[in-house]
Amino acid sequence: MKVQVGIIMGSDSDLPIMAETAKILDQLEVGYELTVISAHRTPERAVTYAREARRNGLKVIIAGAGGAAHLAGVIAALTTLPVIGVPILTKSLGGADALYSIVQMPPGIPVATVAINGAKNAGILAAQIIGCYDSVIENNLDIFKESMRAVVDNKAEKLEAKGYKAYLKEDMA
Ligand code: RP5
Repeated sequence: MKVQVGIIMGSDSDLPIMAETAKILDQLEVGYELTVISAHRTPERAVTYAREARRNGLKVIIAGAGGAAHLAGVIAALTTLPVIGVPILTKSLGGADALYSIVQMPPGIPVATVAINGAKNAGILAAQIIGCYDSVIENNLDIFKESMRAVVDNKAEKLEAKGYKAYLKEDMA
């Protein structure tokens, strides 16, 4: 599978969340690479990564970071590839610090920001970008969305049939 998505994160402590991106990309059969790069602790590596990303065949970069989360913005400043930012929930400010750091980009340097800990959606969004020109990924996304629809329809049917009390007891225990 050719590597089209770069998943980067500020620290290995972000990995439990960012693994969700990798998981959904595995499911959608999108090739990716995954590593730790810090805008603050390894700034030169961040610059090199962003500058070489397009040459290395990447189409989308997903950057997760917590706290003063500058990684996605720094990468976006250095490439014209689409960058998706994932604010990571940290204890001190509940992830609001990371969210604001990632979402409040100046005009000219966009970062598509997902929810706090929204790593799965970051992967889906990256696949949707690639699905604009890759029909295999487009088809995999259709299958994924159809299976989500089927799961929800099934739950709705059950809830309507048995009522909320039985549903709570039997299906949500
Ligand atoms: C950020 O600081 C990282 O993205 C991480 O979310 C947070 C804490 O990093 P560690 O101290 O756990 O390495 O740069």
